[in-house]
Amino acid sequence: MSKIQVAIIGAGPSGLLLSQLLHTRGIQSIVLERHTREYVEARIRAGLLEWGTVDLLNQAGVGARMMREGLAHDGVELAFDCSAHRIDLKALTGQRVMVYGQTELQKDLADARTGSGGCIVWEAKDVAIDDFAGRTARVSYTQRGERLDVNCDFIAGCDGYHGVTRASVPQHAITLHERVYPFGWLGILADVPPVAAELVYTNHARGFSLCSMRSRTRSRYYLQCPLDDDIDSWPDERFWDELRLRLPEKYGSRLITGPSIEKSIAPLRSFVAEPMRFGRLFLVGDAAHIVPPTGAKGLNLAVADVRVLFEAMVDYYRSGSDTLLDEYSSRALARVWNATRFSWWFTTLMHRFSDETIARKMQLAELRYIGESPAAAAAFAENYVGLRFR
Ligand code: RFL
Ligand code: PHB
Repeated sequence: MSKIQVAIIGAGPSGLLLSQLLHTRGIQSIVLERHTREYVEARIRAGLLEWGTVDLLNQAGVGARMMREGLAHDGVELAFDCSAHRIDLKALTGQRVMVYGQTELQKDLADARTGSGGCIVWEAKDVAIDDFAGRTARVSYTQRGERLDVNCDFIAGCDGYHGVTRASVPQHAITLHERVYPFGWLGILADVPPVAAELVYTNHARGFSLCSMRSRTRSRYYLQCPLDDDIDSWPDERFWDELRLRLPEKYGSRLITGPSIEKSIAPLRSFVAEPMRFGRLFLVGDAAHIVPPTGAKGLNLAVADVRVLFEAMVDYYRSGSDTLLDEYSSRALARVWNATRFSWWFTTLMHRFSDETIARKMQLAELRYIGESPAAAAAFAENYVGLRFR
């Protein structure tokens, strides 16, 4: 049986970032990941980082390539009624956002951990949380047919929505809040220049669309679609035709199309588990909460949890104090609920929910209000760039 300070379950962005930050303070961790490194790095997910996320990645020493290759944006566009309205994030909040793909971040984090001798067990099978209620904690896993145990001070559950850590908590100790949306996002990645310099979120009578990007030569586009649509019913041509229809004329007319590199349909969900701490087990990121991607909060929230837990663990190992560990759940959840509210609101504002004309008229009235009122635009902007840490 080996002994380590922190056992981290999951090598997604939250698990690897926590491990890297702890390493910078001499705190040892082991990361147990179910899949191979190649599999984890191939998942196409988030693309937009709040500046608070950028700062923490730099603090962890993994931000050099992001600062070189990422695209800092000062604004974002909301399109409706056939025209686009720019929200000047920088002018309204003093902050920018960074376009940098989660796939790249995954690589930077894994390179940093591997380069500094970090212990990541890829393909750790049947991870089990054996004890987290006592004076120490214990996890076990199977590697190449051998069952191994790890004793630790703390377990960080960074294993995403379908992970084992949240599922190991007794039902009576946890409250789950959930809303499932009646549509999905069909996403496409293509090596074509983005249609606009900044992101464009469009409310259209045919449904929502989003123009995002990964670089100046790689675009990421999304369309609202029925949840039960088969991906095979969306050949590239159909996707491009539909996207063109949903964009304001000035963008539709200059859309450059090309073969897709990746295409998938993702369901949309709001989900929060409370509390986020159970004895020596701390839930982090998607293991504890999911937001719909409108507003790009998922990865940023995961990183925000990591920040709070990292500070608490550093304080514990430096001073022996439990105070910040005790505050982890309430501090993290305060931010989680703000982002859950914003993501729900922005999703509700931008998507087609029904044929009800009154619903769409009210969406358009609110969008016009955001376009005309500096106060309304500022409320949107400060949530979009990420609320200040408290
Ligand atoms: P992850 O990334 O899901 O990583 C969890 C890791 O745990 C592993 N795992 C296990 N390992 C060992 N044993 C087990 N039993 C395990 N069970 C699971 C998994 O293999 C995985 O490697 O969670 P983490 O680290 O909390 O990070 C969260 C983010 O990945 C997530 O919030 C974002 O990707 C959400 N998200 C977006 N967020 C944004 O901020 N901006 C976006 O633009 C954005 N777009 C998206 C998204 C999520 C998407 N998904 C999940 C479908 C687009 C999509 C399509
Ligand atoms: C993305 O680039 O994948 C992306 C950007 C902004 C969002 C959602 C997804 O709100």
